[in-house]
Amino acid sequence: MFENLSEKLQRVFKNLRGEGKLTAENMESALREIRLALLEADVHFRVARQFIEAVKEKAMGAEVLTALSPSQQVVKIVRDEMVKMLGQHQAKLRTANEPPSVMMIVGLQGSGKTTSTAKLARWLSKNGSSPMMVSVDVYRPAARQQLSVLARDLKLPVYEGTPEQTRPAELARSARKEAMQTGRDVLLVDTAGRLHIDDELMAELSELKQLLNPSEILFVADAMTGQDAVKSADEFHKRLGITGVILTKMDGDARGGAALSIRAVTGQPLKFVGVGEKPDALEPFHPDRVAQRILGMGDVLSLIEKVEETIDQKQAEEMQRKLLEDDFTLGDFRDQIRQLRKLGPLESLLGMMPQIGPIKDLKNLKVDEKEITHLVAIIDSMTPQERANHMIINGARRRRIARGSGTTVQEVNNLLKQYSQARKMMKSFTGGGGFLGKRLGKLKLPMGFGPQ
Ligand SMILES: Nc1nc2c(ncn2[C@@H]2O[C@H](COP(=O)(O)OP(=O)(O)OP(=O)(O)O)[C@@H](O)[C@H]2O)c(=O)[nH]1
Ligand SMILES: [Mg+2]
Repeated sequence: MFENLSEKLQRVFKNLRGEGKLTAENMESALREIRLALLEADVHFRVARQFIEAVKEKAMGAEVLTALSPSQQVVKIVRDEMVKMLGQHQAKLRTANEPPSVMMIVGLQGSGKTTSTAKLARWLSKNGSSPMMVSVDVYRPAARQQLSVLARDLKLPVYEGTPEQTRPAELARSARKEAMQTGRDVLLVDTAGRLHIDDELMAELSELKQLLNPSEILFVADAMTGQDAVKSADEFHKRLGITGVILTKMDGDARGGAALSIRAVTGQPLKFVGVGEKPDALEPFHPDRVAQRILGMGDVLSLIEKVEETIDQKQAEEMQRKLLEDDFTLGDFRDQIRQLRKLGPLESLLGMMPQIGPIKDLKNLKVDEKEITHLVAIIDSMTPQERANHMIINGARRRRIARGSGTTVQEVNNLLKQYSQARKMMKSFTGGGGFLGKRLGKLKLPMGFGPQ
């Protein structure tokens, strides 16, 4: 799912990371690449255009967080827009005031209606409901039987009716009566499909809708048909009024265009996705998780949330001012190291780092917490004058500091080198925000994290 798009977007972000500062030019080219990636993923062209416009507006309007690097800011904006495009919140199933809630499952032939009916019944029963199913597909002799077999395997009730019941409305009506009498709270109605949308099918579905007053009309679409799925969902919605979409065969769809556009085009939410043929291969659709998966930045989004929660914005601005005025002392360096630790165990932070995230054997990366304790101890052993001006720390002072902190002269030398590197590196970013985020990324090696 979404592999290609995910790969392309990650490349865009990686390039941006190399840029340091966001400029009109590198932003423009990043946006162009994002748009191309969306189109290649078969996202509806109008949806792609709207998406890019929204990202552009936000990035230029720059409600920027100084604690995030420019590329992380772009990731955040793209993430937010993607979640919006996918529907913002997870869309829950609607139920009727009085049980049973009727849910009609509609769609074109072979899209996965019957399979999805069984999957949904299973999902509902695992989530505290007691569903009953009925097939009103009276055209294909094996259709009703197909649902009965699935229901039997799942040990869930299905209304089979009698062979004489050959009208969909008739079948549905008795099924609802049975569901009511047996205390079922949901009735899932599996309907017949046609190769194409035709008046006869629509008339039949409208009749059922009128009769059953369903709380949900779920349109089942095959994700592998891409924009055709979107188009038929749109047409069903215009003619019948659907309340949500189940997108099947996502397991075979590497592009994801239908999933990405269906909400924006039809205005109706994607409620579930089918990810396999088995009855348990159905997942509620979570816009935020999916966006996260697509952006696949290790877990840089969680990092962003953590930074937002933990870092005092004022303090970050103060640091930035110091950098601008070349006033970033060893004491500030120590504060930064402490703040880094406040973000949580460094190993989990490392896992969120985009540079490291994709490396598979993350377990081999070890974070030397002890070394960090040493760094802090070394700086603590300096005099205030030394902390304010590292230039005065000569050989004799280095030996004293090493003794005082229980470390070695070499460790003191290393720390001073890291501090100089950090200063140099950070100075190159002071034009834009992004000071802590960059440091999180860059400091990892000098601070002794590395493949062991
Ligand atoms: N891989 C995969 N296959 C699926 C999924 N959902 C359904 N299928 C397969 O798609 C085929 C058609 O599924 P059905 O549920 O019979 O489709 P339908 O819409 O009821 O078909 P008609 O009743 O003929 O209109 C079956 O072989 C299913 O196993 C899915 O999420 N992933
Ligand atoms: Mg069927």
